[in-house]
Amino acid sequence: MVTRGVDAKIVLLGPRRSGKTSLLAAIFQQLREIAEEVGLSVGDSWRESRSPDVPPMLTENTVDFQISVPPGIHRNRFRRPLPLRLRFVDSPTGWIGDEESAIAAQITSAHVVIITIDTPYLMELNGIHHEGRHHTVALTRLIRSHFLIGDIRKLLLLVPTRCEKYFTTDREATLIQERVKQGFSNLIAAACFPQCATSMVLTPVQTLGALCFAGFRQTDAPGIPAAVFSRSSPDAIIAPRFADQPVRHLLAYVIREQIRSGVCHRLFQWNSGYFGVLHKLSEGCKVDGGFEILLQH
Ligand SMILES: Nc1nc2c(ncn2[C@@H]2O[C@H](COP(=O)(O)OP(=O)(O)OP(=O)(O)O)[C@@H](O)[C@H]2O)c(=O)[nH]1
Ligand SMILES: [Mg+2]
Repeated sequence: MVTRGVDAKIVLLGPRRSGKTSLLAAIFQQLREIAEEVGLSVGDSWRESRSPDVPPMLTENTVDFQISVPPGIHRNRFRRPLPLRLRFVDSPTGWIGDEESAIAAQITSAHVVIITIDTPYLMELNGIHHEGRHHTVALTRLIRSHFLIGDIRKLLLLVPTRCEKYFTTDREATLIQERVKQGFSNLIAAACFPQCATSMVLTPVQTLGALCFAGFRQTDAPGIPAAVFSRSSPDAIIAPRFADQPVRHLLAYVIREQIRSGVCHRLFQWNSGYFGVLHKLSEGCKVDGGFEILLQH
């Protein structure tokens, strides 16, 4: 549970060059916008930092929020801002191999894990490169042993990235849903374990929007080929899409936890303002056409 004065820690995990850092940048861009859209006012303390428990090969960005319910949402006598610190830990390398124990330590203390899925590897050539790229057996083991532990409410976001090509028709977007559920079935089954209180959401993001998958290129190194992208049209401009979606789920999770911990009740007398905010956040959440709430606690 995320309680007052305790950070909400968010760890990004995914294959090398699958779009983790780009996603993080897109999330930072959207955080303030979405918070303000749903009626939260946010203080401005954004900073790069490093906690003693984060090893040097991982990067940490901390966002300090001072969330206040604006006037008019509900009456409260104190109107004190709710301090909220979101700590984002980005893993710059793959999670398998050398860095696995460092990553394991990070996700053990995480409230939210975001897994980037390199969509072309799942969708193209009947997914023959999917396992080689995503290592779902090792990933499931890691998440099961270090994240899906205890009965603490957590959030797992599955984020297909670099997926522009598959949003040209509704049918293709829905196919992403099917393929993720097939390709990550072990992970999803692990989170469905009765004692596990982790919510799980599938939410694709296009952080560039204008670059479409063009094909695979064999590299000199043995192993799976590299994905090549090209502009969707010569005059296409960068147009990110759906980056608000992980932010909506993230904020909803944190606020729900604050309500459950009773912090909002004590600080604001009533939770009604926060329920209003939650309602607005969930109204903006996509639930079909590639998006799905797989598990809700
Ligand atoms: N087309 C497309 N390209 C993307 C998207 N997100 C990231 N990329 C590109 O994918 C490449 C890798 O992106 P990064 O954000 O550096 O990926 P990463 O997972 O942080 O990479 P490492 O830290 O090296 O493991 C870059 O060339 C990005 O421009 C996306 O949504 N669509
Ligand atoms: Mg990176």
